[in-house]
Amino acid sequence: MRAKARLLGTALGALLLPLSVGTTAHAAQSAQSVQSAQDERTVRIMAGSCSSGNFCMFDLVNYNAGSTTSTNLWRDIVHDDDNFAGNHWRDGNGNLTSHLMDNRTSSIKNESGCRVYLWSNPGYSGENIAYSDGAWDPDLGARPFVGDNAASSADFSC
Ligand SMILES: [Ca+2]
Ligand SMILES: [Ca+2]
Repeated sequence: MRAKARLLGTALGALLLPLSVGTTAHAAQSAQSVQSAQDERTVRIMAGSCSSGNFCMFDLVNYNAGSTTSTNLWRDIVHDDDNFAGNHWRDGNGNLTSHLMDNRTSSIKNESGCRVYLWSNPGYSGENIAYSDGAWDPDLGARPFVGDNAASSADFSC
């Protein structure tokens, strides 16, 4: 009995750890709830808050602020992309859409951990603008180079 009570105390302490594995139905249900919450959080992060490690592009200025789920078009990349042609935007739920993203980017967040060069033409050519790690740009149209709805490639310098 005593040993069990001590074990229970240890188990309660372990609840602070994420995804602790239990053998009872209740513990399994709790683990499932934790997993659901994490999935939900992942989707929310994907839909515009820009996860660490990503270079995030948005169809509208101000990172799509104010847009509804159906028009919240965005795309994250984590490495060089020499041609955005053929890339599709994701929607507010993180699903790929039929909307193409080349020449459509209007704002960006750089959480990639690298300096990222955004280019106006495919193949890292044309005009470019460099974003250091952590830089957010709410309006590419306000910049002298590349500009609004023009970005076609990006390369990472880490
Ligand atoms: Ca746009
Ligand atoms: Ca272009």
